[in-house]
Amino acid sequence: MKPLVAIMMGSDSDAEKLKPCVETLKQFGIPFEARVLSAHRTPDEAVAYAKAAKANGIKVMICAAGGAAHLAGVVAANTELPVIGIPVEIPPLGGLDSLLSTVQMPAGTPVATVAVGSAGVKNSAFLAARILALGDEALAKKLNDFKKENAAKVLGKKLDY
Ligand code: RP5
Repeated sequence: MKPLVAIMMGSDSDAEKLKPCVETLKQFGIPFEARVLSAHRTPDEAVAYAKAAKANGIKVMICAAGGAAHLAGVVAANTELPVIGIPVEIPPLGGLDSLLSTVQMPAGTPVATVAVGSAGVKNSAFLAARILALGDEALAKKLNDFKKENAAKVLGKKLDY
């Protein structure tokens, strides 16, 4: 199946931390491709990839970077597709730097920034899934079923006080 989601990461050192995103996309059967492309180290290639994504059938772009994290913003400036930004948690500032540099975009060039940490990484895939589900009833049903299962799990918790 042709990829619908493009995952870009600034470095292969981000790859391990992005596993919750990849696993969630797989869980919902969403085809994706992943590339290491950096706004700073490979700016021309990152822009070329962003510019070509829509014509290549990609519907949503997920961009992960840490530190001075400009990847999602640069991609958003070079595509009409929805862009989800993952601020990667890295030392020495723990991802606050990544968060601020990903989230504080100027008006008209949106980046839907998820939280720092593994819940945020997972939510990048859930958000991509919700966007795709707007035009895919089978996926919408899968997401709904997941939501119900999650709710049932929470309601089934017993507190041992
Ligand atoms: C960012 O710098 C990357 O996204 C990564 O989170 C961080 C560190 O990269 P490496 O020095 O480990 O390649 O661009």
